[in-house]
Amino acid sequence: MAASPAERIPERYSRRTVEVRDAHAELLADFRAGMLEPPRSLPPKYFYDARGSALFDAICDTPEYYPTRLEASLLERNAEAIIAAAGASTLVELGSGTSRKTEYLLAPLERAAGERAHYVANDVCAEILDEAGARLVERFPQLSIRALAGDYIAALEALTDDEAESGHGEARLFTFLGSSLGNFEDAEAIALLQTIRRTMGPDDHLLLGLDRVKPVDVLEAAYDDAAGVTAAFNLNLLSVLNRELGADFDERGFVHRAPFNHQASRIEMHLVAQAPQQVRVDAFDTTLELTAGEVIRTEISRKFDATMIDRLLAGSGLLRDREWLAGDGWYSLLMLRPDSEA
Ligand code: AVJ
Repeated sequence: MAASPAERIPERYSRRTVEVRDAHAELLADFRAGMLEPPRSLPPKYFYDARGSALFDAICDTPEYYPTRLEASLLERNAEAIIAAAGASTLVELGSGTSRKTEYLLAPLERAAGERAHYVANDVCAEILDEAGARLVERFPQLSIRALAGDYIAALEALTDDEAESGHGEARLFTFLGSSLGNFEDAEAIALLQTIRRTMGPDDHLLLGLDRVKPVDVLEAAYDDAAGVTAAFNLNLLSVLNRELGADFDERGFVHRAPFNHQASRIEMHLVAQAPQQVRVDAFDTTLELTAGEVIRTEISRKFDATMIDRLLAGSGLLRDREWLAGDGWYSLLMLRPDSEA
């Protein structure tokens, strides 16, 4: 008796949650450390609930947000060379989001590796992983996909601990795209690169996308688009806090600002209180008193120059194999490998 299609075609997409820590406890700790007193700040990972992930996706389609398009065109033009240089059959992506740009790499990966082609996608948002997975199994008939829902560190730990998720001993290409490394101060960024490097085998590579310094008007427009998508993305953080912490932030009391900090070479995303406000936070059984003009810093997005990149690599034990630059040096894709001496 012939097997039914469902029996013949193994499930090519599966997902598991890898969050090792308690995400809620982490939010409590970050809120306690950053929000109870001025100067107030939170790490950007709390932006990405389902609505925040959809808004980020919409940011990438705004005419002002150049990084996605520059990186996509670099990937499109060099995908074949990237996959050949990595000699990999498994692609491991940290912060995969919709995986739209990744399709440029998956096409040559599948051509080269056939049914061995494997994609490990990681994102904090489970919904976006499932959506991307459904699309990719349709588009790539030979590819198998493993989704790891959780933060970067949890995903890297899962890759280390679980043989089944380690790529079956084949060479892997790790990707960390979109200049997401720019969310981290130097020490944290180096620590994250070191963690990636420790997860990599001697034949693995890391493709790192980094946004570069460029004229300030271009930078600031990219983080304050005319349609207000970035503003909505920033303000959405307040509804995440309201939901998760039983707070009562009023979005209408805040405005979005995104100045370029020249000294630190980074865009800073701010929510600025328009008037004095009292914000109740049940999870802390407290009321925050914000003054008019007070800033909550919600994200940093660093813009790298050659010196900053050299410092990152030197500290992380990664060597540069190749670099692809977009346009006027506005964006770089770096192909890195572990330094066996480091
Ligand atoms: C996803 C962190 C790379 O910093 O450019 C876009 C996030 N924030 N617009 C960035 C973001 C506001 C983005 N990263």
